[in-house]
Amino acid sequence: MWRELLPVGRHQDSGGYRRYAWTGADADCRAWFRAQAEARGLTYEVDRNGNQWAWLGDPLAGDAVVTGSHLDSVPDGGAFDGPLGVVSSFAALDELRRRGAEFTRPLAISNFGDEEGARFGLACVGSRLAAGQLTVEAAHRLRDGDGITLPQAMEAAGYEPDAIGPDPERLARIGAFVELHVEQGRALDLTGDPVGIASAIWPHGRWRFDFRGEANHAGTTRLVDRRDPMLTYAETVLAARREAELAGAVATFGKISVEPNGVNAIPSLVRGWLDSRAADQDRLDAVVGGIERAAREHAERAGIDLDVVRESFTPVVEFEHALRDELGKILTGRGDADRAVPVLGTGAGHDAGILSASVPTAMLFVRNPTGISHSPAEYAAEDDCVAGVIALADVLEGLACS
Ligand code: HGY
Ligand code: MN
Ligand code: MN
Ligand code: MN
Repeated sequence: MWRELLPVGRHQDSGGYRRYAWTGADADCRAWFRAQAEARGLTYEVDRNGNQWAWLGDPLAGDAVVTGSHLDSVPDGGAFDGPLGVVSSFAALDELRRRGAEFTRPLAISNFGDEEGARFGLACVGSRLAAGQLTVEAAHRLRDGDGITLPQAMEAAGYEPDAIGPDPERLARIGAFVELHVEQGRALDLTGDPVGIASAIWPHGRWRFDFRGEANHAGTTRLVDRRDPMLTYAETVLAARREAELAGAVATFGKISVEPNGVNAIPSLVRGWLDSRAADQDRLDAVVGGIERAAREHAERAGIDLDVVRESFTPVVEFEHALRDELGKILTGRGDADRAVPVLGTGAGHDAGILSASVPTAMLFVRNPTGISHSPAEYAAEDDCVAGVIALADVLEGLACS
């Protein structure tokens, strides 16, 4: 199963994945999901927002246990972020069937669309739409770097963009959602555990900084006569690092666009996208506030115009303690070690974070010894992936079987 998915959307030069929402690679991932569902005799469906579901039992019965994740990636992403959760869900079901488990609740495996937001700039579009955290109007306004809107992209992929919208009835039929995900950090590597349980997702957001100066000739314009927004952008990037260190947070300018984007032209406009995250809201406010203040001071001094737009924001997610503790009880004391499974926070956003506002939600993490993610270097050892599948099977058995 894993080997069939590995080549899908992989870039032959970088070795990274380019599985962007509503592209050919996304369609290939979706076809893979459907084949896995049908090969297991599961009831396959796609919801109004393009999220995929594979059901064991009656999808309308209610109180279902759902597990899954996403299959899309960031530009040149790794093989595990998202797919490990979906592959492990199918493998955990296979394991439960091997055990002869008797299901007393419906079970579903899900693939949520456009979790990374790599194409349209907003993360978790599929789960946000389903949870009513993204309006249809806002979704229809999403546009990719080529100016293609989300509705156009969905239509080109054969999906009905006018059908998208909140799906409360579907979410009301879910009693628990458990997402298994490769850890995007090294906490489990440091504790020596193959599997951990999530406690919380840090508050995080994306801000766009527009620095406007004056386009001019790179060769003939004297330095004193320039209004070069690239300089103010550069000073802001350095300020972001300082503010993050001061606040004990993280801040990244990972994406930039330049107009007119010519080697021999001083830019008229430099757009920089900031991703910032912190363990609590006060620290996040402090770091982003500090970065914006520094940017405005630099812009003022250089005669550059600055606009700052918050493009997306996800408040802190504390996973529901009852479900989290139930997972802890199920997983502690299995096999030889009777040590408690570690509970850890994360700075990474997930569909589980979005759904937690509507459904009791929990997450399992699988050790990533490099701690690297959103990169082809992302890694999880086979033994740990198997440990993740067994842990997920144990959790699903504990939640959905007699
Ligand atoms: O950005 C994130 O944390 C997630 O991977 N979408
Ligand atoms: Mn990711
Ligand atoms: Mn992910
Ligand atoms: Mn994520």
